[in-house]
Amino acid sequence: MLDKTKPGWWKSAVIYQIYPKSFQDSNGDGIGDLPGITSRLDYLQQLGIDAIWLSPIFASPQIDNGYDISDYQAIDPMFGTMHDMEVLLREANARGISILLDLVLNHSSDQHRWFLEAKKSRENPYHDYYIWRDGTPDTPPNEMCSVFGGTAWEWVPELGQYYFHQFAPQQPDLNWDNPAVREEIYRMIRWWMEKGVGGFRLDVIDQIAKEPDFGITVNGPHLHEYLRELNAQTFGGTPLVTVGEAWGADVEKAKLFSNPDGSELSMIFQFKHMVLDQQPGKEKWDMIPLDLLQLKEVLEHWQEGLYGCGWNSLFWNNHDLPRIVSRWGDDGFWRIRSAKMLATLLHGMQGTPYIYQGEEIGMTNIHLEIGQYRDIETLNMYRERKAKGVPEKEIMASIYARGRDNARTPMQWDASEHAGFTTATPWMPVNSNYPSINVAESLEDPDSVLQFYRTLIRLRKEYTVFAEGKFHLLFRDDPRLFVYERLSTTENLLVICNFSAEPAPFQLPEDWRGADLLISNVNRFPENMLQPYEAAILLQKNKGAL
Ligand code: TEU
Ligand code: CA
Repeated sequence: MLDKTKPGWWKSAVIYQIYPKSFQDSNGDGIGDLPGITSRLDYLQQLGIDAIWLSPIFASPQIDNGYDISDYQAIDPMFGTMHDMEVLLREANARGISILLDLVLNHSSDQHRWFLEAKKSRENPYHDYYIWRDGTPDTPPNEMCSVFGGTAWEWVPELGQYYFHQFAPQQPDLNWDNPAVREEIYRMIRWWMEKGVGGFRLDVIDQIAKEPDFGITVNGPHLHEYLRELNAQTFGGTPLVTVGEAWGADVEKAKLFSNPDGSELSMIFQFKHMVLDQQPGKEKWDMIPLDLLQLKEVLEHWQEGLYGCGWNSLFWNNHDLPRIVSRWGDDGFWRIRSAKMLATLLHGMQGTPYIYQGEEIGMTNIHLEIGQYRDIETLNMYRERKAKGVPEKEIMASIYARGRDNARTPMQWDASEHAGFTTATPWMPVNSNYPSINVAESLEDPDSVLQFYRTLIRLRKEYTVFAEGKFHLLFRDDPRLFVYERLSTTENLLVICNFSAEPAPFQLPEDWRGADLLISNVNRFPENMLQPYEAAILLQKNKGAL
């Protein structure tokens, strides 16, 4: 168990993300809930994780699955009660697992008390909690668009004003320039801290300091000022772990967000490695094949850029991304081996690894009928492209590849009906491959993806070089190999991956002869010709290269 009173403990931690709606139903209504999560804590403890990032469980009309919060200090009845939350906190903490709440501070729900008040009149004390502009019904203040499609301005006839929303109209943006808003937020965070949460994931945190009149949404001029204030007024100086989601961060900005002086957040969660297979400047639906050389370049850039001066999250998956084994691995013949290769590549790097529920058993994407999709982003895109005359087949292909619901199908626990997720009809269809891909089966099989993840997690705890080593890329121009060293003053790692379905010629570097084999997905010391998707990690003890 990690000593969580030690500053920086989260550098050796592994974090597991739970999407509550799809994790475990306990009361037979087809929707995952808090008691369901509590009932699976033993499983997570065996996996070896140190913290859970819990996607939003707060009161919400669920327009965007809880990322539209109507009361930050209440639990949505769908997920249970405040008592259920307290039980989860107590039981998780007892197992050495911290609970990180997912705070959506950029916007609230339009059903939040603040917004209901704000809409009443221009003079209402809450009016200035949101962002308003005068106008006429047919001319929005400017051309700004919502991430989920359409204009970012919603007309309120009673007030003769528009309000600003970067996401759905039911997700009005909060006005962080108003000190009263910031104070309310800090008070709420302190309240949760007293309840024993272990930290926070901060949704789209780089978008809080917007300047809509200048078209600025991310990295607004006051962003880091607000973050330092947030830190000082709440978790600053405590061992809590905080992770900021920031699509707009480059390495230089990431150094501010995750400044080792602790003035902002523990770490950054950025996506530069996850947008390489989309057409530059276009939407995620406009896909191109992944170029491995580019992936190496981007990951190296971040590994080197933050070394000693910032901290990154390591992830392939979350609730917004398709399943990695379907995306960059092979979810057919090589599913197990490629899932292990991707895990090796990620967990060998510097940063805090995140495992998204089901990733540890190699869960895959799903193909549904359009009527079975639930995600607001997917449904809006379908409608928009349909109206533009894009062929149905093309739209569906992009949903199969990129839709967020790929990640949101219920967790596959066992081979019983509905995969052990629920006894009722699940809110989202279970992937039909659950009889062969599930936790129960993975626990039995010593060669499962799950057992491999357990080993990777254990290794990170055992050898400090995983958290501390300096990254050094090898075989830069090889079109199939992704190989790198991690170098420290006491021990070194060599991480070897064949990122392809073909055998790949490989020459073990001279100085790595005779190293120890820590893990391999084909149970052998890698030499000469690597097998399809082969991956391994070698260790040199008492031979620090730094
Ligand atoms: O996501 C941030 C975000 O910008 C996403 O909408 C992203 O562009 C999209 O998912 C890519 O497909 C966060 C949450 O993770 C997401 O679930 C929420 O919908 C969003 O914020 C609004 O709160
Ligand atoms: Ca339920």
